[in-house]
Amino acid sequence: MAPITGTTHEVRMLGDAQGYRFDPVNITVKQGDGIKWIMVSGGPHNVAFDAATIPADVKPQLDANMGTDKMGELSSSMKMNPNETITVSFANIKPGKYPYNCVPHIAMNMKGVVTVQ
Ligand SMILES: [Cu+2]
Repeated sequence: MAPITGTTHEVRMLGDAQGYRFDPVNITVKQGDGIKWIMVSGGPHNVAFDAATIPADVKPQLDANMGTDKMGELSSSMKMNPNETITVSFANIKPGKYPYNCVPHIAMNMKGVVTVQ
C-alpha cells in the first residue's frame, strides 16, 4: 500500500427516502490524496471499483491501496454501522477517472467517480 501523503477527502454513503447514493457523487483528488468513505445510513454499503474500467497497470496498486479489509479484488468489505469507514489511498495512481459502485445497491444506481489529477 502506498501511504496517503496529501489531503484525505470525505465521501458519505447514504440510503434514505432520497435513494441510495454517494455524496458527493463525483470527487476530484490529487495523486497522493486519500478518500475516506463514511457509512451514514441505509447500509450495508461498500466501495467497489469497476474492474472492467480500471487500466491493467493501475489495478494492482489501487487494489493494494484499499488495504486488506476487502471481500475481493478492488472491492471493500461491507459497512453496516454508522461512522464505519473505508479509506483508500490514491498515491501512485496515475491521473484518470475511476468509476466505482456499492455492490449491494448498484441496481439502485449507487455509483460514483473518483477523478485523480
Ligand atoms: Cu450502498
